[in-house]
Amino acid sequence: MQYPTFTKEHKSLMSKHLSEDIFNKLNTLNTSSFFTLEQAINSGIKNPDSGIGVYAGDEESYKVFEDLFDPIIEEYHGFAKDDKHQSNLDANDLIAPNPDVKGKYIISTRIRVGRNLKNIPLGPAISDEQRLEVEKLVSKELSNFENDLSGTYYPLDGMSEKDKNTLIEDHFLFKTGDRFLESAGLNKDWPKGRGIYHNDEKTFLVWINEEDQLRIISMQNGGNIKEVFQRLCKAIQKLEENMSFSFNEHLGYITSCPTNLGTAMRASVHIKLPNLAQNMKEFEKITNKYYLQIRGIHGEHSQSEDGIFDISNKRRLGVTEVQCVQDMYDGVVALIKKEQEF
Ligand code: ADP
Ligand code: DAR
Repeated sequence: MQYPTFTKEHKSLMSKHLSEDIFNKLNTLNTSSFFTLEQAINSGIKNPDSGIGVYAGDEESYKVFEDLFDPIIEEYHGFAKDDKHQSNLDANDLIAPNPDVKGKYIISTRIRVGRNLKNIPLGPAISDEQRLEVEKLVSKELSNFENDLSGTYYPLDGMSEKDKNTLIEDHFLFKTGDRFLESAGLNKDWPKGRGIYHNDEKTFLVWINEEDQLRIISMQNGGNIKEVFQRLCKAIQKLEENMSFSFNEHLGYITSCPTNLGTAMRASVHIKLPNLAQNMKEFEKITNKYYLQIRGIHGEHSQSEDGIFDISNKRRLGVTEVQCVQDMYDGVVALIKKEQEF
């Protein structure tokens, strides 16, 4: 591969930090999963509008290609190469009484983490056989879940379009991989090995082999953020009884996209803020202060509609899971207070 030609359209941190010297140093290397620099940066080259533009194929990628990953992680997360990540999944440490008991603002709450099994390559480098093995192992573990976490696994392979669209409309299922995931190699052999588990109440879900091998999700209508977090912590603890996730003391939980490293947690509410929607300057003053991200309600890259927004924590690495949810909670309290002042 030749040094890529970056145009002024290329905005990603990868295009910013991949100097020709670093390219020449890394271009001849590969990890023990035979993952190469070319595979890692393909998404950012093919999609100039990428924000990050690089994916890891395994935990080792973060070491082998550290000359590229480290400056990206430092700039995106404000996290230096010698910093240590700490985890805290004790929901008792979260201070979060329901901020919207009357249900005037918060439509629903969702908290998710990404996880990948130790010693198995991440999505961009996993083989078709390994992906099927992950599906078999995780869905079998989930079949043993009981009581409020008991439910059913639905493989995507063979699922009717009608069922798939219903699950997507209910915000329960991931969409077929977008162009970023496609060029990162995350859609290989789609839809084999992919699927969704959800409990009977549809408040606990696990996506298998989407962007990460597991997306463990707790969600429900309303603003009882603490109850959503408690259910997620309980489910993660149960899964960890019989499986080990890829984790190290520097980067925390290992994920295919560097943006999700650390806690791999996104805690979000879908919330009605029609007044703030007309005052984005005020809106963004608050989201900046509380390290929040604004998305549309139909997934990443979607636009907000009718004054309804997806508001979530922006920080993932160098903060604990409790802090991620506290960031979101404290920001939502401030947003509701400001919304009421108009
Ligand atoms: P991620 O899976 O990384 O959290 P997305 O923004 O793509 O990011 O969300 C995935 C799906 O979850 C989408 O269908 C989205 O509508 C849904 N979702 C996210 N947050 C909430 C929420 N608070 N309530 C209901 N659905 C949500
Ligand atoms: N589109 C890629 C990924 C950014 C973060 N979102 C994830 N991981 N789903 C980019 O580089 O912009």
